[in-house]
Amino acid sequence: SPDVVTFGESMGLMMPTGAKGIEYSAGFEKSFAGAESNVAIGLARLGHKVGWCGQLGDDPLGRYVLKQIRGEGVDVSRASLVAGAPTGLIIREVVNGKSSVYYYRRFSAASTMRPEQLDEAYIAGAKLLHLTGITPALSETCRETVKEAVRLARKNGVKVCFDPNLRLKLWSAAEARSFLLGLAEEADYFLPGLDELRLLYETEDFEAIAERLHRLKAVSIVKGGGDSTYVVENGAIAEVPYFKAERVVDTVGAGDGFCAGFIAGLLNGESNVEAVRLGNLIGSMVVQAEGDWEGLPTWPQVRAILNNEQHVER
Ligand code: KDG
Repeated sequence: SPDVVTFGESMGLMMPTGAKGIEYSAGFEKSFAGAESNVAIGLARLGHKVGWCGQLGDDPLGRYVLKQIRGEGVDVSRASLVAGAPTGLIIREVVNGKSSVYYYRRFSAASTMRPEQLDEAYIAGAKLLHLTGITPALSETCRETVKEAVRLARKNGVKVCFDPNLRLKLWSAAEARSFLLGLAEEADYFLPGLDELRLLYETEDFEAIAERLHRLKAVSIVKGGGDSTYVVENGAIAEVPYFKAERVVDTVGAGDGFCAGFIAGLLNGESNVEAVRLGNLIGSMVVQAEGDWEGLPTWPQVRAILNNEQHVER
């Protein structure tokens, strides 16, 4: 088994070319998206063994997405193309500087995922299971699958890492709250954004939020709180400063890059704070490139930054 196992929905991604948006653009650029496959790609590029077990439609888009993920060196031996339901699609546009996302994923192949499809031995052989709060928003059977994956991980001593990735286009805040807070109780690593915590705990008050986090058994890693990431563990809060991005091109995928860096740090035997530092670095690299996963660095690229190496071309 790989060291990290993850699953969720990956989709075809379409973006209108030019600045006219979906309604008036003459063409689209094709790519793919999916929070969990972004994390998997990030880990693979950093040299770790990682498996993504998603479900795609047995259609051209599904075959394309699967080949891309496989091509990044992610183990897709437990992923499948299923008949009877299409690959999900996401369309993203930026018009007058305002970006919007449109989902075409209801009844998608991923939404038909079921608990029986999980491979216990595959999960049991991993060190860490990474989940996001997007998967349980997809369908009732996806919610059951996520719960079962957590149960299998816990039963087999596999650590559970959980990024809530709240998507209010997929479910209501109330529904999300009840499921995601339950999952946070089960996790070993809880990686929310501060804005997500405000919605989940229904308070703007940082002290009240911290109080809730202190009660979890998980180490909580809180992103997006100004210019550092907070590490909440053993009743204390440490602040790990961000790396400064030279220019921010596209912030989508930064959270997934952060997760990949953090998990890579853990696998490398680093402390939580050191792992968060690596997460911060990868996040800052992702925002400097167009696309969700394109800017994820390889280990030599990371090392070059950490060692302040000059790039010489000859
Ligand atoms: O984190 C980036 C994701 O939002 C993107 O890849 C698409 O998985 C996605 C989603 O459901 O929004």
